[in-house]
Amino acid sequence: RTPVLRQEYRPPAWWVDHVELEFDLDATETRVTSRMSVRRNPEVDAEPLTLSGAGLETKRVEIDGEPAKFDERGADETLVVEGVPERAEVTTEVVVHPERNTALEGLYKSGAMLLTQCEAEGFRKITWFPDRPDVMATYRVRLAGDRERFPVLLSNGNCMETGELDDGRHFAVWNDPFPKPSYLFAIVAGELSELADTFTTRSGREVALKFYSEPENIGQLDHAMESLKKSMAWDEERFGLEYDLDVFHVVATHDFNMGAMENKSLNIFNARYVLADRETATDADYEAIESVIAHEYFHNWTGNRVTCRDWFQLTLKEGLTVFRDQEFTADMRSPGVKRIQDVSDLMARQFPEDAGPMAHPVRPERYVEINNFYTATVYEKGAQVVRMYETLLGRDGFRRGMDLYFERHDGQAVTCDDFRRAMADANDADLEQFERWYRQVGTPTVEASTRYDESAGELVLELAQRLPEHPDNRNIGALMIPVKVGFLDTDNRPLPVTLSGESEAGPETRLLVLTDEKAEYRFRDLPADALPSLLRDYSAPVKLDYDWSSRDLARLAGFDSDPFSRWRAMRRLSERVLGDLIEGRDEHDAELLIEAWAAVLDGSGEDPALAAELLSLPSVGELAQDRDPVDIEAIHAARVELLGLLGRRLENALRERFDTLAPTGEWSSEGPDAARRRLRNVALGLLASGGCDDAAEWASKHYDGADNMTDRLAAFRTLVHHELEGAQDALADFEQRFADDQLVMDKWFAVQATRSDERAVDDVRRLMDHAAFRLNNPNKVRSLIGAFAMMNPVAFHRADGAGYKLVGEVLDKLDDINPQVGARLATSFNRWRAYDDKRSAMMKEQLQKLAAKKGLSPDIEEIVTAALK
Ligand code: B3K
Ligand code: ZN
Repeated sequence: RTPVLRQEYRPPAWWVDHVELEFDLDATETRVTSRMSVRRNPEVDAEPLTLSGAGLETKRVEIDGEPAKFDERGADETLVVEGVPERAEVTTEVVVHPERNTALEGLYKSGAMLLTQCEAEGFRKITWFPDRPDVMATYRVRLAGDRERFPVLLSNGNCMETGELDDGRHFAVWNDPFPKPSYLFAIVAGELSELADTFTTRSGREVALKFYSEPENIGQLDHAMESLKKSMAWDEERFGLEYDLDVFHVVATHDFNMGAMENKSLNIFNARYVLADRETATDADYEAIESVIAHEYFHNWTGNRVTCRDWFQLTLKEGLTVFRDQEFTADMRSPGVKRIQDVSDLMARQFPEDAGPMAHPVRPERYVEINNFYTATVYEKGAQVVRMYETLLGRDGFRRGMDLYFERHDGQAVTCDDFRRAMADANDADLEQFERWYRQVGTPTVEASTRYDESAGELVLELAQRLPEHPDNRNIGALMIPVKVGFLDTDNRPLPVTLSGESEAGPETRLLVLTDEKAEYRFRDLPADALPSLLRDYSAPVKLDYDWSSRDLARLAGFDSDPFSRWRAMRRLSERVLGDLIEGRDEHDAELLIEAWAAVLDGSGEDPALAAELLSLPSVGELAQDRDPVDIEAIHAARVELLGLLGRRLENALRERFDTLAPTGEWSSEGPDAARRRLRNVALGLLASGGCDDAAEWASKHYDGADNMTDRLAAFRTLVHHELEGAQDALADFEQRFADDQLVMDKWFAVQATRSDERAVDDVRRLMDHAAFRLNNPNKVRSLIGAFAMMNPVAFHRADGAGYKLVGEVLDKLDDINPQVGARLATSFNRWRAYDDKRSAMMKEQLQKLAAKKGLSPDIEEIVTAALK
């Protein structure tokens, strides 16, 4: 298949100013009539009106009310309408089949409700349209359907009219005054319950907030509602951005390909990012809901009011909106812990992408299936790129850039370059070089070294940058890399960082901006043995190479003022110990690590959430990342050994923590309370790892006595993953207790799918036949198969290939059901070359089988082809 290229962008030959849509709703057959006011774009060469459509049954095409001559080209999914005058009304009528739509893109059925998902190119599965984000139109939508089946009828914008029709049918008319690209269009029809509230914007507009779910979940919407109100207030406060319509809707569905969708004023959410109560949602779920609600809400300005010119610019809205939601969560909760979580997530999910066959810049250069580019690179690395503007320009400078961006581009479809220019112009800054961040592929490395220049009495820091080998990196040159540095004295106190030649003492954290391949920085008034703390706050998305001693890492982990830097030092220390254990070396620094952990536990009263972050080891998957060949068994064994050692050696302290952290007052999903639960559950896990005698008893008691899902799930996981006595009872109890709750059953599946034991393959196979499992439900696929393939390397890479076979079989079926979800799963074979010959051959075989499949979806084909190349 020929890819679409960024460089080949052409403006559209036709604009659509306004569209009137009519839906005659029915689950088996929905009729869609569209009346588009089209206008020739005088700025490009004339060409006939060409519309996109996929899987549509075309009933009629008219120009200004007269039958039109048209040519439907099935192969390239286009409809060419001949003889359209400069301005015209073009009408089409089509029939679509929601019930048959298992790909969950376009108009589909979930439970009893009908709903849409259009981003990126789903609108063409609903009607003929120039389905590209730079064509922005106002929409007026009339929905008609059976009143009993579809009592609630929603679309974007304001409700203008409702009324009764014959035969028990009714209708509603919605009008969205803001021109929008087709990907932000949405409708929802079904029997839904509503939770209503209001928010008054700071200029005094009262906004009706309405959340919808299936009637049985109506009691689980409160947290999401609170989160929305916090988000609305925060965006006013931090960015001066107010909501712009009188109504904002959120609908929860159990059948959704991703987390949520920011359709204008009608956000549609995967139920897992909306529904919560104490018994069914963990603290992590509460936090995730708060952040996804915020993310989608923030899109109203960064994505909807200012949208993307083309899909290569996806990070313009996604990187920026992720950055915004990260800042929001940092403000609502703990900034240090949030930063650690975001960077650790980047390292776990985006680094492998950057090093894999699908590696792409945050602004990709080409794609076959755009849905394959909703990646950790575009989202998370994209957010780091946005964060660098803020690091370079300061918070106020960043805000000035944002203000100018909206002033210039409100109502437009623009590019990453437009954003960068707004940042530069608002600050009189030169950000030409910064553009390279949008073109480079893979994770750059910054090499650092220090020495002491006796004669000058200066400490010298050398930085050098390097891009990974990749054909697309050949003409990039040096990046602009902000590097925050600090130094500690021998008592681990921060030192002022003063450049040579400066008269006044500098700050404790200093921002250096590396713009050349190499640079040297000289600092005065630093002792020769000052301990460098580099890349504080993870000021750039790079790998840092610096040769700290294990002892110095332990010092940084214990005492650096920057929480992220403490976490990364602890990570490095544990990676070093694990590396030695994996290679079977007898000499290692486990003692230092134990001491460092003991110190953290000891001081953990102050910030239990930070302590919980510090007391964690890299996963088997992360440890596998930089190894070639990968020896999964050795990595797993080393990890088990070290966890066992830590658990045993810290047993007393862990027991004590478990006791002292027991709940005191009222349960709350927030801050201090959640942090205590978190550390307490880490302690429980470590006690089980240490094989401590009464771990089983403690875990069972914790399970039975739990009055919230965080504790219950942690205890459950500990019992099952360590195969403690009581695990079988807990499995049965959990299943029976939550049989009616789809989202909780996802957790039940995931815990079993991620048990680091090769027998997990057989469990997964058996669980696929469980009554609660459905291959056509993305949440189920992700919690059982996805969790297994991505988060259980020990079982997935079972020596006999049973794990590969299972995933291969699932992929073969998913390809017919839901290619988008299948393509994600297919990336689990990406690193097939890094394993021993036998495994490597077996993984390759699965990829080849898929590649040879007749009618393979472009989604999976793109992934598989890249992997085999
Ligand atoms: N913009 C959507 C993602 C759409 C994914 C399409 N495959 C959700 C979000 O990023 O907020
Ligand atoms: Zn988004």
